[in-house]
Order: sequence, then structure tokens, then C-alpha cells
Amino acid sequence: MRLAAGALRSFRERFDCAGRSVAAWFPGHMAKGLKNMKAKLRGIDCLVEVHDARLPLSGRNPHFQEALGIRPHLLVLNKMDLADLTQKQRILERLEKEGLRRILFTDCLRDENVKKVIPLVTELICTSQRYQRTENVEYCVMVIGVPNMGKSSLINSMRRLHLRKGKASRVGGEPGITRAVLTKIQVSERPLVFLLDTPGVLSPQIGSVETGLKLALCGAIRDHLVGEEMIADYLLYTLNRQQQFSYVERYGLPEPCDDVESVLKHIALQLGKTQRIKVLTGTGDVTVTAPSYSVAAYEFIRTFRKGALGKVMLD
Ligand SMILES: Nc1nc2c(ncn2[C@@H]2O[C@H](COP(=O)(O)OP(=O)(O)OP(=O)(O)O)[C@@H](O)[C@H]2O)c(=O)[nH]1
Ligand SMILES: [Mg+2]
Repeated sequence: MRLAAGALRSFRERFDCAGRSVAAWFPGHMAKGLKNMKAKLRGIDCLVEVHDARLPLSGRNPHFQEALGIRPHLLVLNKMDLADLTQKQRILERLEKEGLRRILFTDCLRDENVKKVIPLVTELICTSQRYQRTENVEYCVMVIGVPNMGKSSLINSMRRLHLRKGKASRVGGEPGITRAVLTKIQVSERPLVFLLDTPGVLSPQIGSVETGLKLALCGAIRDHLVGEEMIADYLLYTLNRQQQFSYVERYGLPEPCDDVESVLKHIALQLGKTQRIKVLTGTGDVTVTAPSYSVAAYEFIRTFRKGALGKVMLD
């Protein structure tokens, strides 16, 4: 659904973060995760950092570079099936300016492009200064990234492709599925490659509240920490700015709308998610039917995460 140019003027041009601070969104235990990863670095030949392809230019943990940056590095932009990659060249140029030259877009659910990981990693290791082994024994690769980007899915996909073996690492739709730095998991026979799965690590140094909201939208931060309704509002703001109006028909709205309360009301009514609440009036209590905004917000966010609201880029 597309709108006439004039109608677009009514949408917000900036998102009001309402004085929110990101500090409370980042669990303290994540610093420990990074420390554990650093301790394992000695036996690691290469790092594969997995990030969401919808968020190619922001939200990566700056501490990875500081703590682990001494190893060769491949950036895997996963969930490419959910991203709009028409601007891929611009993205690659921007990343190259930041010094990132090894980049691969993947879809770990459909094993797309995952076959390219081992040749790239092998090349990176063999051309790195540290690599002096005359005999090629085995390669050990640590998979890092913020939560819920698909690190464990990448490992499982590689095992499927190269070893025809089942899942070795638990996967889930919520952040924080992988809890500890795991033991080495074999993903290939020739060359012999082991991957080390790690828990997602976030940092309050991600920058702005808006970056935090983008990460939340991609499922990297637990919804309740940020607030479902705020994430839903940021989603609505993003969809409108990118003229992705499939939500209008899906939820039975008369037209695109920039007011999250109205949208959530429609969603709640459509789902039949209403609650009876008592309201005090001057003449006594009355019971009214009110939409469940939080259930509606959850539904809106979940639908987006499945890719059912169109391909969106958050940058
Ligand atoms: N659409 C899509 N979903 C994916 C892809 N890769 C992973 N997922 C989904 O993303 C969610 C997170 O995947 P995980 O592999 O558990 O992510 P993780 O980075 O290991 O997460 P933590 O262990 O919590 O840090 C799961 O619901 C996966 O099914 C992909 O390429 N495309
Ligand atoms: Mg995991």
C-alpha cells in the first residue's frame, strides 16, 4: 500500500525517546560473558561476529573490538531474508570505511550463503600474521555478537551443511538463550573446523536510546525491559517513515496512522483481546471494555520479527 506524497507529511520525522536512558536495558552479567570470552581467546584463530542484517550500521558491541580485536574478523549479517538489501552496496561501502572488509550476508534458517563461511575463515586465518603453523591441524573460531542475532543458528546451519548433523546449540526467539561460553563444536571435517558458541553480549555503550530501540525491535534486549508499547511505537514510526503500510490492511485500519494507541486498539479489537476494567465516575463505578494494549503491542512486534510486515531496514 502506497500513499500520495502529500499524506506523508503528517508522520513524525523524529522519534521522541521521552528522556529514557539505556542503562537499565543492559543486564550487568554480560560483562562476565565478555571476560569469559577473553579468557578463551588464546586458542582462537578467528572471530565470526554475527549481527542482524536489518541493522548493519549500528548496535554492534564496541567492546568486542577492544577486547577481542586482535584476531582476524568476519562480520556475518544474518537474517538477510528479513532485510531490504537494495542498498547493499552503500552498506558495504559504509562498513569498509569503518575498516570492515570481510562481510557476508546469510540466512541461517534456509542455510543461504552459509557455505561461504569456511572458505572465508580459512583464507582469513591463513593470511593472518599470527598463523605460522606449518601443519594444518584444526581451526578454532569463536562466534560472537549481541543477543538473538543467530549465532547458535549459524553453528547449527554449518553442521547441517558440512556434517549433515543435527542441532548442537540451542536456539530461541528470545535474547539470552546461550548462557555460557560452550565447548568447541565441530562444524566441518575437511578442513577440521571447530566453532565456539558464546552468549550474546550487550553494552550500555551502544550509543543512543534510538539504537537501543532498534536492538530491542530485533529482539536483542528483553521486551519488558524496554516496554512493549514503546517498542511498538518505534516500530510504527519506522514503518511509516519507510512507507511500509501493510499493517493498515492487516489490522483493519482505515488508513495509515502515526498514533500507536489507535493502532494498538485496532489490533486488540481484531484479536479480541480486551479487558473489563472498573472506572470511577462522579455517579459511581462503571465497568468498561478496554483494549489490552500490551498484548496488542506484543502481537505487532512479533509479526514484524517474523518478517510479515515487510522488509525493513533499521540501519
Ligand atoms: N528469519 C530468520 N530468523 C533467524 C535466522 N537465524 C536465526 N533466526 C532466528 O533468530 C532467533 C535467535 O537465534 P539464535 O541462534 O538463538 O540466536 P543467538 O545469537 O544464538 O542468541 P543468544 O544465544 O540468545 O545470544 C531464533 O528464533 C532463530 O530461529 C535467519 O537467518 N533468518
Ligand atoms: Mg545462542
